[in-house]
Amino acid sequence: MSFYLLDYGAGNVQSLANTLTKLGYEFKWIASPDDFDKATSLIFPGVGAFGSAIDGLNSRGYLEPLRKYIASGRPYFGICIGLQVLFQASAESPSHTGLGIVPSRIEEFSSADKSVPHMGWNSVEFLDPEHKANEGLDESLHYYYVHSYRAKYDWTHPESAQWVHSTTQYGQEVFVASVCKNNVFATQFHPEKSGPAGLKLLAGWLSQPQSGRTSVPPTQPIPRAPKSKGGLTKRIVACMDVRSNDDGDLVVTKGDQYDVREKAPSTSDGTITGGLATRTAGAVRNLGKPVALAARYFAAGADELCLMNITSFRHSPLLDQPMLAIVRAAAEEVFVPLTIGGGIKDTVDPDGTPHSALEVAGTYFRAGADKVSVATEAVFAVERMRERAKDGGIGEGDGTSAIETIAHAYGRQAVVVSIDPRRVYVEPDYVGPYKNELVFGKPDGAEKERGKAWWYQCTVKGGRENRPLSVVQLAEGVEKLGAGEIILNSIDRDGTGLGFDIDLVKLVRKSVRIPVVASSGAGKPEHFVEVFEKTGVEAALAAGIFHREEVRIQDVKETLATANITVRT
Ligand code: 1PR
Repeated sequence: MSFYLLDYGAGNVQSLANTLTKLGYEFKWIASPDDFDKATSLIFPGVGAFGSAIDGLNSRGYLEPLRKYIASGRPYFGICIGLQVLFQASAESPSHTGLGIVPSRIEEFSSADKSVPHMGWNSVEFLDPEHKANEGLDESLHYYYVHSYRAKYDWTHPESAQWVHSTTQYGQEVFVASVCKNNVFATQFHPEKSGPAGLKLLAGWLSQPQSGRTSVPPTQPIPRAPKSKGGLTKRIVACMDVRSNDDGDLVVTKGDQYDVREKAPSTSDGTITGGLATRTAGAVRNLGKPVALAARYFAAGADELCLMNITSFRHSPLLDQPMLAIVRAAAEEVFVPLTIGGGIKDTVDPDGTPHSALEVAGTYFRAGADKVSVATEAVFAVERMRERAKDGGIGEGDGTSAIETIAHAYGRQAVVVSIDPRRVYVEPDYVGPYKNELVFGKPDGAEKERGKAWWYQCTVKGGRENRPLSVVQLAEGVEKLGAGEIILNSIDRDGTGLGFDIDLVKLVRKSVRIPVVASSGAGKPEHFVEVFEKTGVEAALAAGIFHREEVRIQDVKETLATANITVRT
């Protein structure tokens, strides 16, 4: 049997390759149009944008061979864009034509009642329980979706409805989660990032003999109206800050308000005892090995993982082979989305060789990242955009920023912006550029801040430098440039265990339509309930409490479930 994967050159397909290796399958990549004739089974793990997928297929001469392959009756498994290219066209790129195998169009999600992209773990519902096929799709499990465009489920059009195998609901929209007819099976979600549920589905499809994969569609249209609430779960993200310790080993570290060095000694010889190990004051705090921790969090049920290369602003990540080796090794152990951040910007090697931010991101994607996270460079890009506007407004992108170039090539869902804001306290009668963003809350810091108001200032280089930009200006700017998600840290709350900065999270959540991940300050499971109930964010991230094993991911999810907040269990 010759089992092939199709990569049109634009997206991160390493996750799927890692998944198949994990499942024990050997495969080849389609490397020329002739390979379609050799394939007896084909998976198309399309990520990115509809237009770039069609362009990528066209430029390699793959579009017609793909059409012929599918028409030949040999098994096809399409993932995400690999599902969407089966349709006639997509609103994402009206000038491109799809394969037209499913007689319907892909449209954009409405953002009137929800954030877009639809990003996270959602359920599936079979259309016709008699029409399940044998792939191992399971209504009791959750799968990972990340997309802004979808095929609406329309039972009034029997020619397209007969393709629909299962549906999902986001907000009040019911859309196609999987299609299945004859030799074609395709999912809008990513099984390769869907943890054990996705592994089970892929193993189920791969293990079937060719004849067992055929499926007969229902003959009658089956109506499906939206329920009061969709099935998208709140995500729990575990974040690992990685840097070299004083011996030159890459370790997971953790700061208190971004200071990752051990505090003053508690013994006369300068060592600190207790906690995970005996430690030395002033040394970089070492909380474990990145790959081992990543594997532990995957096994513990983390919905996503982040690896932040926190000192990469000092040198180009392209020269940091040990860090890239860690990303590769982590991606082989983890089958949920993996975000990699740090140093994503245009750089020049010591020998004068220039590298674009897109190249740096591409290196992370090829190493196994599903999303990349941009911090420092995002602040500078928004500053440049606002300068160009000259009227104090938000301005327009010029197509050259890291966010724009990466989003164009890999899709906006692959670009996260990590924000490192710090509170700036001012008198309550402050008059100045950030007046409309002032928070009149209860300061939790020093005595001198009592009675004051504050705004949130952006920083770069891990909080080392303040910039003349507010968190709201940055959030609005990066959304306009094409970021797909925001990780919202707080330097004030980082490592304190005081809980998320609810004022900050509310402010950013209401400023943008893209998903927001609240970060910094989690000290107990109830803090996650608080941030989801009070702000409506899509995800919450923690580091210290998980690294020190003070709170388990399972504890967080059980507490959320008890509070009636939907989680993936
Ligand atoms: O600026 O594009 O090179 O990206 C650098 C990245 O490294 C940024 O995402 C920045 O947030 C991160 N970073 C830089 N320095 C530090 C540091 O700690 N000294 N880490 C740092 C930021 C914050 C979170 C942390 C949460 C939750 N750490 O990553 O995980 O605050 O912590 P908690 O639950 O323990 O409170 P670029």
